[in-house]
Amino acid sequence: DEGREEFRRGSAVDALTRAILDHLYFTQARPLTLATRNDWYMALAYAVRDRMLDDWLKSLSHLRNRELKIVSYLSAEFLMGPHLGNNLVNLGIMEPAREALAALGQDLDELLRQEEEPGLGNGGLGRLAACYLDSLATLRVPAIGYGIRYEFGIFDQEIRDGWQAEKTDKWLRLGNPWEICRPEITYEVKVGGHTERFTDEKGCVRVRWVPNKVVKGVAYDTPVAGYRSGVTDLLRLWKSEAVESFDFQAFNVGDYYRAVEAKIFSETISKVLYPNDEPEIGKALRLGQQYFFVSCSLQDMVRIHLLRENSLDTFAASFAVQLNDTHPSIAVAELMRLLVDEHQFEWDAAWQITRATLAYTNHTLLPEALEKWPLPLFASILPRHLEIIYEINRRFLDEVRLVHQGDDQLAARLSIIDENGERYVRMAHLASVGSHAINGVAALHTELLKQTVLKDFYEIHPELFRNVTNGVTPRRWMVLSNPGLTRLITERIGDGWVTNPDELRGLEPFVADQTFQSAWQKVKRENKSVLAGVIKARTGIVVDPASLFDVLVKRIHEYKRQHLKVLHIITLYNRIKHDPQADVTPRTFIFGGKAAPGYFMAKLIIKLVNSMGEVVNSDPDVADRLKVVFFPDFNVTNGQMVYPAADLSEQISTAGKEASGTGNMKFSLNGALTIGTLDGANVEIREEVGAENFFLFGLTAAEVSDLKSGGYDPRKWYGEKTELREAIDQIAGGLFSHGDRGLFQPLVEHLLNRDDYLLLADYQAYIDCQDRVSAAFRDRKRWTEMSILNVARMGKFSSDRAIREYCSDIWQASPLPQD
Ligand code: DL6
Repeated sequence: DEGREEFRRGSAVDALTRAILDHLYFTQARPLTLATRNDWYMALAYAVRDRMLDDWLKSLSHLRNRELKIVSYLSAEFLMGPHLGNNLVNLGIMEPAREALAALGQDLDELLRQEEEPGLGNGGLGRLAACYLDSLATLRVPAIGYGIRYEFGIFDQEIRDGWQAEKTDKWLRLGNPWEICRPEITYEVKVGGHTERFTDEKGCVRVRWVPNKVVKGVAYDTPVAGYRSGVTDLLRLWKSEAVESFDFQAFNVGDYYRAVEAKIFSETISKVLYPNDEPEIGKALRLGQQYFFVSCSLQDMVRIHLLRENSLDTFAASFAVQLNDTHPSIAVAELMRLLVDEHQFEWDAAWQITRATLAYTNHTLLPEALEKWPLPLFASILPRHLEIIYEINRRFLDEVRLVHQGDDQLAARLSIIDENGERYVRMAHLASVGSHAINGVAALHTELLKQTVLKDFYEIHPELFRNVTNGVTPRRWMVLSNPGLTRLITERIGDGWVTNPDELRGLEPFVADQTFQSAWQKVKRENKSVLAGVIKARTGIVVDPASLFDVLVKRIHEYKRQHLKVLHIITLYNRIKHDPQADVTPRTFIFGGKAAPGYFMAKLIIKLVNSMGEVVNSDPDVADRLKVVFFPDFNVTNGQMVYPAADLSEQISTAGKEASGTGNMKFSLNGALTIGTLDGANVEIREEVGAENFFLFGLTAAEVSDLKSGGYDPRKWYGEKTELREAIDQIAGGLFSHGDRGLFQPLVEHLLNRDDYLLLADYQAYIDCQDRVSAAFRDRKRWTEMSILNVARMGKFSSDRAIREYCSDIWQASPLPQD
């Protein structure tokens, strides 16, 4: 028996070897001779998952401990990235697993590549949620991440003839060894229909919601191991299914087609992740998704709470619920509904519990990204919630009017219902009214939130607002993705920095140490060679690892200004064309990122990058000094290769538009220097690493807003700047489109006539700053010192720091005591 225990749980090489073979045979049902790479991957994954179970089951049992507050992170997206590598790191069994596989004739790296990543998020917001789960488990805080188990995650991107083509992401095709389906944890969720009043047995008037559809949410659980912390938290994702009883009813009356339709509708809810940056208006299914996962999650929390206590009065002591942007903000009305309609609470008591439980994080100031639902659509899906929202709003606005008598405008601006023209439910207002804390995700962002989008809320309730600057986990974004640098750093300062990255400061004494510098350069060079190999394999483009790797990877959006980077490349190209001997620092420009399928301009920018790249890459005058690469399908897996190989991190959004950014942190942590505007967390990164180790350019957020209010005319800049004019004229004139003047016309027109994101105003400052970058890169010693200092000073941007702040300032949650 002991032997059996050991091979299920042990982390020695022979225990792992036996466990893998066992799963190959008994779980995968494969003899060695027929095992495919996927069989080996699955067998390894199950063996690793087994090693998470003791901690996981212990953590699940803590859910019943009424002394412990559980953090419940509600998010429509969790961009977890591949699990295998991360779990090997966090469990500390990477090397024994490698050896065990080698003994079996298998290569761990190949099996790591076999995992299809769960792309259940669009970008920053979903990836942040994943970093936060890693930190919660590492810090031993009991937590559940609640979301949706999309059957299709973010689409896979291919580049065809320079254009983005989308392919559905069938991530579950080969099975998912990390999740455990819990068919016994299911909840019913109502949709549509109408409400009725009735008098209960105590004589109170109550409301009954009579839906026209009911769907069922089934829990799928994934363990999230902390980094050697002994705690494994839970990611619980909901899959929608048909409710059997509903089918039966329809079948019984002989309405076969209605039954089938109901089934299809039910299963559609968790079918596909919506890409962001697309107008949401009219997307009823999206509202259905939000309500579906929020309702399942809150019902689950109620169930868990009632295992601890016999009354819901103390619900807020059991759960701190964080709303990751407005996507789950229907939680405000749903928790009220559960308390008032289902558990017979008085309104005031229910409201007190709701606000004490919920807190809201805002992740964007872009007006077009602020969620609002047309009233008729909202009423048709959530009739009872609309009534509850009206009541919340009525009481809230009465309070406002009492304190600010006579200011009707104020009440109209604060109202949860937008009454200017077509009527909408404003989800950011619902989240703000229903929460006890509201936070932005970087200092500048929080300030702008207070001055713009939530100005009126801030004025009436300043005490609700706080800032929690984002962070990223050093486990995935350094230990796993950059083993070379991890080893080098650990040799010098030990491995305490993995959980306490302020210890990276210990690298500062080695900044000028020549041996250390050479070793540092060697690691970067190796990472660049690896990426060069992948680039060659995926795009056919040969790049030189000795050149400056200048990287811009993130979602494609006009505010992120990938096309400003294009103008820079064309400018360098023209300098070479005008003088083939021009002294241009050799650079490899790497772009990556997905455009929302319905976002025409973003897709045109991808086409422009590729078309311009073709011309530059094949021009003999350039003689390989400039290379442009569009790295297809940028995702977590690819990010893990890209960040460690970058020399220069491009963070060039229009100031005031990027809420925080987290890619900026991953780059710096991996030793890239940043060229950036004073936007989002760039501001704080620069403060930490020192102004002399950061390439700053461009207008500030205040200057952007002044320039715009003074009547910005991009043609003035176009007229004055020769290099800029030449670049734009070339795009317009068809140099990059085989003479076709129409292809990029929409982009050019927008730049010359509107230029909402001020590319033209920032162009010269950007070019001048890039010239400074080129000069700096030639001084290898100085560049390396700056790179080391960037890493040494990145401690603040660990997601552990961010989670500690959430715990103390918002959640009042504490870690589990050590066993
Ligand atoms: O907070 C995470 C991340 C920020 O780092 C980015 O700056 C921000 O653009 C992103 N926001 C979204 C907006 N989605 N919505 N709503 O993804 O959040």
